[in-house]
Amino acid sequence: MEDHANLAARWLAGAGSIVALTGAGVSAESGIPTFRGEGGLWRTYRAEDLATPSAFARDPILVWEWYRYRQGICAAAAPNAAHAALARIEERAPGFTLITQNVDGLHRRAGSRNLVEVHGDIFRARCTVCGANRELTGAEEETIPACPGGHTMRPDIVWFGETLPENAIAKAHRASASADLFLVIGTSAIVYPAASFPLIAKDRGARLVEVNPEETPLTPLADLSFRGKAAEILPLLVDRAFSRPVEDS
Ligand code: BV8
Repeated sequence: MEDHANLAARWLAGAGSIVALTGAGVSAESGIPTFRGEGGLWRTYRAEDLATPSAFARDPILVWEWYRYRQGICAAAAPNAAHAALARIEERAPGFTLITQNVDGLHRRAGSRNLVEVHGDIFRARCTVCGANRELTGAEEETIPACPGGHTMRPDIVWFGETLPENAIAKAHRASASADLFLVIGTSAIVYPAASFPLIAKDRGARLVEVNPEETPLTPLADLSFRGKAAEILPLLVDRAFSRPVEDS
């Protein structure tokens, strides 16, 4: 572990182009339940049951109640040391791109700016009639937000069976294809096309470093895979990488 941490820190300090892909695990230590771990259930529903266009068409109130419940958890949560470590990489490594599957807004609150939110933002609603967007706090009176034209709005979230925003895919693909170092943090790596970005990087010769308490389908492909929590491992690697004198890297 000691050698691996030093090696990963050296790669971090010396990489020309770094990309990270995060999943729900990076927000676990902020108290936000992961999708597929325990706590991922709401009432008797699984995320996959509700995060679909058909669930929304069938019962928009139920789906909005689920998002309102999650908005409350996300609003009450604070970014943790893993979010802060990723924001620090952006400060120290120009051109760093952070691709996140998370919709909780914690990376932005931690200071990350070169951020690609491939699955949307839980605090934004979108009107399917007029296309209006609306920023939500989660404290609105109404469960289902309406656009200025009075139409029912939907969460601005990418549901299963829906394509990701074109610009998000293009930016994530471009960054992944030119990465020297690709970090995969806190994701089960089973949702596509997000899980394809580390594969694109690896195919182009990037080093792959994974941080996850459990093994994932990416583990066999990783050059280094740390079995641990993001809020413990990431700060350790970033401290070693960016507090060392440059000539050491
Ligand atoms: C699409 C928004 C075109 C909702 C989400 C091949 C190609 C293309 C599509 C597919 C394909 N195969 C299958 C598909 C369909 C589907 C898919 O991938 N299904 C999976 C389940 C097999 N993909 C789609 O539908 C995508 N659309 O491609 O359109 C198309 C359409 C139909 C058919 C073909 C093509 C859209 C996918 C987006 C869905 N929306 N989120 C919302 O949030 O409400 S995805 C959802 O899963 C979340 O965004 C989440 O982020 C994401 C991935 O989950 P994880 O983040 O990894 O979370 P999970 O709980 O699974 O894992 C947490 C991990 O953290 C674990 O590994 C755990 O060990 C670890 N962990 C825990 N604690 C910690 C930790 N790690 C570090 N530190 C800790 N402390």
